[in-house]
Amino acid sequence: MSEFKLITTEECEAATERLLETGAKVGADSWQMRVKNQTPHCKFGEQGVCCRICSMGPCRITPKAPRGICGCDAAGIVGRNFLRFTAGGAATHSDHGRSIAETLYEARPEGPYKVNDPEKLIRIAKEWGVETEGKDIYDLSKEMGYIAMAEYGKVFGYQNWVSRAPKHTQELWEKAEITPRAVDKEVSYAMHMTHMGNSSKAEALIRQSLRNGLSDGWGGSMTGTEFSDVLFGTPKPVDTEANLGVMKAENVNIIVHGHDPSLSEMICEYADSKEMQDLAKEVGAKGITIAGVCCTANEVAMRRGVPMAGNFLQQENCVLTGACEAMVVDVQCIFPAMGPLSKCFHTKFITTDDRCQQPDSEFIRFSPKTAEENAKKIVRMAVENFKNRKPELVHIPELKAKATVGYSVEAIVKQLDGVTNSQVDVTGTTKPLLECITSGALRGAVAMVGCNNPKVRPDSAHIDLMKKLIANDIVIIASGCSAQAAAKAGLMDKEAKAICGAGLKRVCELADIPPVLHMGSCVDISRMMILASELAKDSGLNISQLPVVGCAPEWMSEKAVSIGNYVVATGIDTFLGVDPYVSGSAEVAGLLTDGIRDWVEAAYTVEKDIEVLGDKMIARIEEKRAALGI
Ligand code: MSK
Repeated sequence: MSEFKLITTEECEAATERLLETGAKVGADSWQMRVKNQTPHCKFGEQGVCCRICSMGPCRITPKAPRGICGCDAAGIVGRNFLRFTAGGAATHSDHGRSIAETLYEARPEGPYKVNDPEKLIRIAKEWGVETEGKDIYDLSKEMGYIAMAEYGKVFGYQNWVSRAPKHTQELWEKAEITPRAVDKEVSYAMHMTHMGNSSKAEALIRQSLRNGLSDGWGGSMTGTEFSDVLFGTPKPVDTEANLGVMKAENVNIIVHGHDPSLSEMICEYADSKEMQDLAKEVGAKGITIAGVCCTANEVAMRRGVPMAGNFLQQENCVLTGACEAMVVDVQCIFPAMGPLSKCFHTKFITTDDRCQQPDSEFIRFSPKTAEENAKKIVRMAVENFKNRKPELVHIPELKAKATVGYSVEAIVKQLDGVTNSQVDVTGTTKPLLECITSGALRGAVAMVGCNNPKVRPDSAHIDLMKKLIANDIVIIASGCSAQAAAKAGLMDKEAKAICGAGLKRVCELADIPPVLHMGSCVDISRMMILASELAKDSGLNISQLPVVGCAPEWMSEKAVSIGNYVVATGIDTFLGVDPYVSGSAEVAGLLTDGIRDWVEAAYTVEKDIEVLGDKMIARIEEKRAALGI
């Protein structure tokens, strides 16, 4: 009998309660308190029927006032809001990708940024029709960095990555007129369409929402993922730990938070240096612990095995331990609360990016050109801050779980090669995975993604759904804060096979994998699109026929809406546990949950009851299996 035991949501909540007691002693604010101040939420906003895109309003749609001052109806207002939500997310994700392309452009043999995966760079260059023969790898990285940046403003045609999609998917996009053009063009187009006096037809707005999402998933995000691999290495399985217990009371603790690995990689590099380790000892610490929060945690965990302190709603907890010398952030998902909260403790809150400037932070502008000196300055600042710690406030919850992370598509293909007894040489394809699915050992796969949201008991939807799915022989591929929820609970421990159905358990044993596979950060959902495409190509099926669905049960950000749109538009049914502010228009809601199926062979399901959401996903997977006769 296995002794494997998950860390429960109750244990995490008890740890949080204890940390909030420390917070209360020093007068700290918390998201838990702010939620109370902000609820109940505005009903007009929740339904998506509030319009403030011109100054004649704000207008709100009610049964008595069915049109805004300009005459726009609920469908137009809800559709425009949905498209603007998407554009915000696509712009944000894709701008992260642009930063990675800039870093690639700056890569040099002497560092600090180097090409770590030259084969991948050459492979992509060939894919993009760039001459590689006899070219120095750093000449090639400069050239590719430049081309990748130029893709964002490409004058004519579609994005380069589109050609990776299966032919059938590309044909669907063409027919639906949603093949993505340059990212910047699609974002501008969305903003233009939604300006006062432009589009108010729901169908047109949703079509552009899908195209804008695709410009992210098959554009900016894919650029972020692929060139991060080139620079920092394509992830392969590595052991790490997750949850707040990875912080160490005797060490200087530096939390890296945000998204762009260009910063966090350098921080890890210099924290490991003898100079900084010696300095840590000089100030009375035993060493330096780097731990991650949000997608930065995913980036450094899957390439370096750096432990993950927590996900989105756990960021304040890191400071509340009283043992955080520095919270170092780059972009996205950083609570503006971090500055005032840090002031209640000795923590240095260090912002580094012009696009994420926050009050009560120390701003150290970070750029690829000055990365070395910036990172050294930040690490030194953190180490020297150790002496300002107030020992009476230090409490680190003893919660941590083992996790094996880093399942890139390349790693999954390699790892599953040994599973089947197939006599066919399947090296380098997804055929072993397909064989597991057709044999019924695996019923299917779920891509679990997305954030935490106080509207859902933190992590509970991710974890409950994962437990239910793996018990039903459905393998999970997770990214973003969903991946960290799994890691924190112990679902990425290989021993978690103990709570799987017999088929998945057998696959985990044979392939030596955990049942929940860590695929990276939120830009890395583009990896899932590549995996789905490869599965379709190797099986001869369309993506929409595969027994695969997507799920974001606790999503909260604009980026998640952009992701949802590109996942659905790629042909994968997507299940949401939080409403995307469209309930105010039956026409828009109907398009998203049904109508778009005519264009892209997939649609959304929104279901707040998590148990029912899980049942619906399993039913959908079984429906797809039945349609295939497997
Ligand atoms: S960090 S977008 S809370 S997944 Fe990528 Fe997590 Fe969502 Fe931010």
